Formats: sequence, C-alpha cells, structure tokens
Amino acid sequence: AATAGAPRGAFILFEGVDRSGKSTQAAKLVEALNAQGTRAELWRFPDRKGTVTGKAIDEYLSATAAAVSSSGTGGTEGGKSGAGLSDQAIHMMFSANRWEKSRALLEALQQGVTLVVDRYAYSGVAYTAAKRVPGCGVAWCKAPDTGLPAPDVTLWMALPPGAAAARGGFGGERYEEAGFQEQVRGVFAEVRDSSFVDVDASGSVEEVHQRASC
Ligand code: Z5A
Ligand code: MG
Repeated sequence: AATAGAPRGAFILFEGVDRSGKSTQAAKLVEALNAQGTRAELWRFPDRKGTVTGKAIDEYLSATAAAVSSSGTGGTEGGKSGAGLSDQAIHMMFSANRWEKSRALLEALQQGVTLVVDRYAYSGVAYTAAKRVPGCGVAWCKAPDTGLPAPDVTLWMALPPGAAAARGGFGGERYEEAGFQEQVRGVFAEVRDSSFVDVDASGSVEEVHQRASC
C-alpha cells in the first residue's frame, strides 16, 4: 500500500556506454542520498536475479564476445538455453525484464522511495539497434518498452571513446568489443531525449560523484 501523504520518490537513471562508471556512481549516489535522509534504493537492469527472464539474459550475456563475432550478432551456439536466442527474442527478454519489475518500481516511487536505476530502456534500444539487424531499427526496438514508467532524469555518463575501454575489465561478456561499442554510442545519441543531462564522467570517482549529485 502507498504511504499516505508521502511525496513520490524520484526516478533517477544512469545511462552510458560500457565502463563509463554507471554502477560505481549509482551506488555512490544511493549512499549519499540515504546519508542525507532521503530514502533511496539502487536498482539495475537487466535484473538478473529477481525475475523470470533474468536467467536467460544472464546466460545470453555470459556467452563471450567471441561467440558474437563468430555467429554474426546474435550467437547461435551455446549449450545453455538463453545463449542462442535470436536478436529479436533477446530484445523482448530485456524489455520483459523491465516490465516484470514495473509494478514494483511504481509502488516504490509512490511510497516515497527514490530509485537510482543503473541502465534501462535506452540501453535496450541502443544495444539491439546497434546490431543493425534488418527490420530491427530504432522504432522497432522502442516498441516493446512503450508505456514503461519513465525516468525523471537520465544522467548520461559522457566519456570519450577509448577512455571507457581503458578502465579495465573490458572484453569478458558479449557486446564488449570496441567497434560495437561505437555503434552503441551512435544509437544512444540518436535516442537521447529531454530527460538527458550530461555528466562529465572523466576524472576520479569522487570528482564524477560531485558532478552527478548536484
Ligand atoms: N543490455 C542490453 O543489451 N539490453 C538492455 O535492455 C539492457 C542492457 C538493460 C550488461 O549490462 C549488458 O546488458 C550490457 C548492455 C546490455 N552490455 N554490455 N556490454 P551491465 O549493466 O551488467 O554491464 P556492466 O558489466 O555493469 O558494465 P557497465 O555497466 O558497462 O560498466 P559501468 O557500470 O558503466 O562502469 P563501472 O562498473 O562503474 O566501472 C567500470 C570500471 O571502471 C570498474 O573497474 C571501475 O572501478 C572503474 N571506474 C569507475 N569509475 C571510474 C573513474 N572515474 N575513473 C577510473 N576508473 C573508474
Ligand atoms: Mg554497470
């Protein structure tokens, strides 16, 4: 039940290319908000654990970048159920993953909890449209997310090409390949809307935190 009289929480989204510091900054913002007395929670998409779709998504992403390049964009091999999903099917899974959480997300906001969310529908569109699969352009990619709760603000973690890849840990999962990341960046630029606010994501973690929290 909604908390009577509680002001609605804010829906603050972090988006950006890989390794731009979204997860680091989202966690720091939640910590800072709670420390100043604002009830805040960290949510992330894909939600790999608390959802029906999470397991298939996890298996799909865990198939390596090599699996992607050897089979085009979608990957057709892999002994696990999610790993060989078509580009269209995995796109729907990511969207369904958000829909699975949408009711709980709205309830939390109504109860006055501020949600700091690490990736959402913009990532969904960017990663599928960047594959350049015939028939799966931006409009097609956006369609299944139509009607989802919208963020109040989208903090775009702005980082020059190459800087993100230099941060380490790059290359383990599907999609973590420099050329593909540039295509992803291009789609993000195309789909950004009035909720976007640029945050300079270069510099130290603390410097970026100061920029992201003002
Ligand atoms: N995906 C999709 O296809 N469709 C969808 O609908 C959705 C997602 C929602 C998994 O996402 C994949 O799912 C992702 C998009 C796709 N594909 N890829 N690739 P994920 O969110 O789980 O991805 P991740 O593994 O968390 O990586 P990330 O999000 O790209 O990284 P990040 O969160 O932006 O960065 P970070 O983890 O905070 O930092 C990365 C490293 O840099 C780490 O070692 C930090 O310690 C370091 N770091 C952070 N900040 C700094 C600063 N300021 N200076 C130096 N070093 C730093
Ligand atoms: Mg992350």
